[in-house]
Amino acid sequence: MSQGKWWQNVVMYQIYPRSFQDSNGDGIGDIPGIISRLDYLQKLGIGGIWLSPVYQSPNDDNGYDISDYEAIMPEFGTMADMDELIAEAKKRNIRIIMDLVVNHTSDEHKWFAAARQSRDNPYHDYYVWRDGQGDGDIPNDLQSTFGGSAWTYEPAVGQYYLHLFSKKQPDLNWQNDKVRHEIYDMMNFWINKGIGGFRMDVIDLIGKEPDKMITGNGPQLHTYLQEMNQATFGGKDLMTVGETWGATPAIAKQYSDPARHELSMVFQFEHVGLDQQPDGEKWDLKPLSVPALKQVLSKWQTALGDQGWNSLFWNNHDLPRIVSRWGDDGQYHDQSAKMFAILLHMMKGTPYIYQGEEIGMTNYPITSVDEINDIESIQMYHARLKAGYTKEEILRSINAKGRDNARTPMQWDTTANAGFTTGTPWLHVNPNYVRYNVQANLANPHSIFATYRRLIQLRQNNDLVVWGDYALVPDTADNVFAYYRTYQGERWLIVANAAAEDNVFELPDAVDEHIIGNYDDQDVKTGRIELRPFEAFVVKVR
Ligand code: TEU
Ligand code: CA
Repeated sequence: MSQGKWWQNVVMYQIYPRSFQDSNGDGIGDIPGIISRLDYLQKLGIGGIWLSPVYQSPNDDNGYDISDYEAIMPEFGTMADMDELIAEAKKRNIRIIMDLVVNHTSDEHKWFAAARQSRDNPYHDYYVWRDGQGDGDIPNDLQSTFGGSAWTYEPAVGQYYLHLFSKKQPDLNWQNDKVRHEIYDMMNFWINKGIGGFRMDVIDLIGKEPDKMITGNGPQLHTYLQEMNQATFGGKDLMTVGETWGATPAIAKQYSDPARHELSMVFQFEHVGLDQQPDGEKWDLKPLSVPALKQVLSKWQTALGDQGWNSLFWNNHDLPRIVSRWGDDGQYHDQSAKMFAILLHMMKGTPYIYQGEEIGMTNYPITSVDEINDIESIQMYHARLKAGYTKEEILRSINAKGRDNARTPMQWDTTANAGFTTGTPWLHVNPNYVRYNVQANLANPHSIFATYRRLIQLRQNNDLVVWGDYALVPDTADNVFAYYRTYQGERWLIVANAAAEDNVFELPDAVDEHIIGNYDDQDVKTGRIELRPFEAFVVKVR
């Protein structure tokens, strides 16, 4: 890497520890399992791991409900294992990015156990409490993301506490100085261990003003982040990425303009909402419009300028698999998986790969509510059943968008349970592991893995990929997404046919070099090109 920060030059990889690799046969992925797969990740070429939560937790929301920030969940291993992971990763030039979940804790955290005892307990004000309205009713109509009221009554104190997620995830009171400084101390505990930074869970909620019905982007949000930056990672060579569902480009600049000393970058989710009904929830399905995808991603590519940095992703542990969602997990499985990889990894920003994406893992359709693990899907299932939806309708939504789709165990090889565990896996393994697994990918020079690996190498070896200007090619066929990257007189053209149909693309420039593609027999020349289903390529042009 020649310029910029380390995190501008690398590709990140997200691990959902519960589903990555089990090392002791209890059916649950763990830290020693991750360590045993670091060589694989080094081969892929990544520069950092965003590790979903490994802290002590009763697992109401699979680790996003933390009961001790400075202890490791026993199922995942010990603090010694964690130290070893950080050290072994470092040896391979991989930094560990910890998931910072500080909008809320678990209700089993010692702070909340104390807080709920009495109004004069010193910890009471660590959380957000309100009296009910006169007639014993909830304080107001704030809703939990997982359904139902965001307020739960605590008889011992005669008040309601706020939980924007499940009732086992009480919201911390960020307006309390002591809370903020406890969090900063905890962050420094992890920084001193030599981690590479933090991914900040729903960080846009910490400035909430519940009495004014404000949850995201509250008035004090950026003041708190500037204070946090100064008290913890500011001035250190660490990366931070905020999860910000409500970010527009203007808001993203507030977080990531280097002059403001807040975060390195944020995850924006505008493209993620493109296949839901405008007035509905994510469960209210609508097909993707590729022109809308072009418009949204191009806006983000150009809008941040020097006052921010993009993060690039299709997948994470909350989202369905991209190949099933917007690609084709049947006939054009490999082509569509590679097409989405090329389309994203040639953009400007830091790309994130979610475990299994690099081998084209797919959604796993379920046929009954008993197969669901995820709290969000379970709560929605019962709420919609009550509201009059049919089981079939609800399962269709869950199969399209449910979070378990991303959480099925990593598919390593063709042995039992995909090589994930020798025991009984905590969540069903997708039976297509026999076909889609790491072992098969590594054996095939034309695999999806090989495409990801080559894309990472292209980023490492070409400043153009990291720093080049972005420009959408206008007036292409609706489903063709094409753009230029330009840097110091060099120009690359990226063309992706984002549909299971043929499309024509007129290539105006002289082609100098074919750089990467997803069909073996591509011979790209100037002029009229007949793109096959999901065909994509990158060429250097004049
Ligand atoms: O997600 C934030 C969040 O709002 C999600 O619940 C999201 O709305 C939903 O999954 C969309 O599909 C973060 C974590 O990524 C998620 O896993 C946690 O459940 C949540 O925060 C609470 O910590
Ligand atoms: Ca285990």
